[in-house]
Amino acid sequence: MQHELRGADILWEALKRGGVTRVFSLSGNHIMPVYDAAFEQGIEIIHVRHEAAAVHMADAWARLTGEVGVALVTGGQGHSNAVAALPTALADEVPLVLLSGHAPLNELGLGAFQETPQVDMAAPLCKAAWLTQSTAGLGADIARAFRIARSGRPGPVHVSLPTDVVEAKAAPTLPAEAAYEAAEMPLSTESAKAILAAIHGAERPFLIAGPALNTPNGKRARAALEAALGLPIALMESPRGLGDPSLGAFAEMLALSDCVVLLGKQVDFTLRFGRAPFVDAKARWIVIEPDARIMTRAVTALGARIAVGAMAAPLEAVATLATLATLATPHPQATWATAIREAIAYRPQAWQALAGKPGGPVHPATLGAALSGYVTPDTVLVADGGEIGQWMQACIQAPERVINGVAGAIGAALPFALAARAARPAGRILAVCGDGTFGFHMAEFDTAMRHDLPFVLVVGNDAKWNAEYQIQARDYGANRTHGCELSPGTRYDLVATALGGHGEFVERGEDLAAALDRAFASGKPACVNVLIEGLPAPNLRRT
Ligand SMILES: Cc1ncc(C[n+]2csc(CCOP(=O)(O)OP(=O)(O)O)c2C)c(N)n1
Repeated sequence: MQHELRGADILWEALKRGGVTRVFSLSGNHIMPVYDAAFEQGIEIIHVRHEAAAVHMADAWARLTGEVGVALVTGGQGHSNAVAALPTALADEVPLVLLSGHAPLNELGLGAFQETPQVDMAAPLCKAAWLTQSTAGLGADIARAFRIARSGRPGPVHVSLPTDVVEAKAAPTLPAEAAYEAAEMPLSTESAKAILAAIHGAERPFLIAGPALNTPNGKRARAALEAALGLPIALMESPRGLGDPSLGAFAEMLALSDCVVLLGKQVDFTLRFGRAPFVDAKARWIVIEPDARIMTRAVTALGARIAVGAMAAPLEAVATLATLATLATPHPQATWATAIREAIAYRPQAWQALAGKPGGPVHPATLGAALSGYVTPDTVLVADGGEIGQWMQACIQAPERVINGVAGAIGAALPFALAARAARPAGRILAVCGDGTFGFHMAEFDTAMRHDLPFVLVVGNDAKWNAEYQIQARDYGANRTHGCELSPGTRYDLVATALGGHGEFVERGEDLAAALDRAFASGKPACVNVLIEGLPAPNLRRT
């Protein structure tokens, strides 16, 4: 008879076979057998202070490593806390697997402890969600979850794990490593040739990539296609869409384009649904899209303006296009390519005068200029929050960047920073968020201490939920702003020191550099709390 294993052991074996080296987790009754089985496994459990933080960490880990991130939480409220972080991963097209403990199958319908419709809760925010049914099938479930998370447009997958399933024993049937891989979804040579012909035939082609291409492999593929075509690719991953200040004045060039090429970028609110005047009504569209439902949406929005529509996974499609494009000549419109690059790089001249400006409260551009001086070739920039997030994304160019993404949900900065450190042990982790955003997960400084995951988190402290304040002031008048005030001068830096980290409090521009030097030199999880001017996010239109 084949040797039997506890379900929890099968689960870990299956995760290891999928290449998992660490999971982000918060314990609870339903997953105690899984914790017990972890002893022998050599997989690190980074245990956190809120389940949403575990999912955000799995998210940032996946973005930076290109692997599937794994979060492990308990059932009931542990699960619903975790679910709150799924929209960010879904909208930013991040492959992760949320494993949640669950009431035992043999108690369902009887009022079991924390019996909750967990799958129903997660399903709308995931590519797939299910309740695992059999101990012997746990391995296949994990491989399937990885495969779905990675295939086509990547995204989160949820599997609920009933305690009786993980406690029971069964003969393990572990899937082959290939079962974890993404299902192939290549771009046909015929479609690739048609797309390249359309790009070459256009005078002003504009290429846009979606968030799925912001992984290490995605970056390499984009760079290869850019080089082969001689055209830049704009990566759109911000909820500000055409107003994303990290892309400078790119929207002005998009409006002039006669051929928009979507490399897995969804047609949605960020593109103003492709409507004029944001895109010329006569422009032709090339849509590369892995998801039939979203392709249908593109057809609804663009109709006959779609010149070529192709179902393919973005990464595979870009790789195929790059290979075939190297066989052709680069796009002849070099001046157009230069104009796009200049538009993306555009930042107002006035910002230069703000660099090094003394006094306080500190202007966001002064802060951005100071932080830019700390960007090294191995820096990961994490930017979150409302207006401050936009300012920092506009001011700071870093080799790698993790932002809160298209979902526009604030709060993930601290978990992102921790996971970025885990993913880049030798790199520099520079995170920035607003004072409002800091509050969501500030207890994660404790996690960072316990797991020795240092970073520098700069809080732009303007004593308000400024993004919402700006909307109220703009739409209803400066005398009708309320519910957006936060306590002035709050010492968020002392949260870091109270939990064992390093804290700095900065009130004047001239004190920034010394505070940042000390924060980086501390080697600890650090909070640099800077009193800033609460200004609206930059509007980078030149016209
Ligand atoms: C989870 C979530 N809750 C609320 C919002 C609405 N919201 C967007 S930006 C913002 C203000 C953020 O304040 P802060 O982090 O201090 O940055 P600031 O805008 O002040 O620069 C709020 C409340 C959101 N996007 N996501």
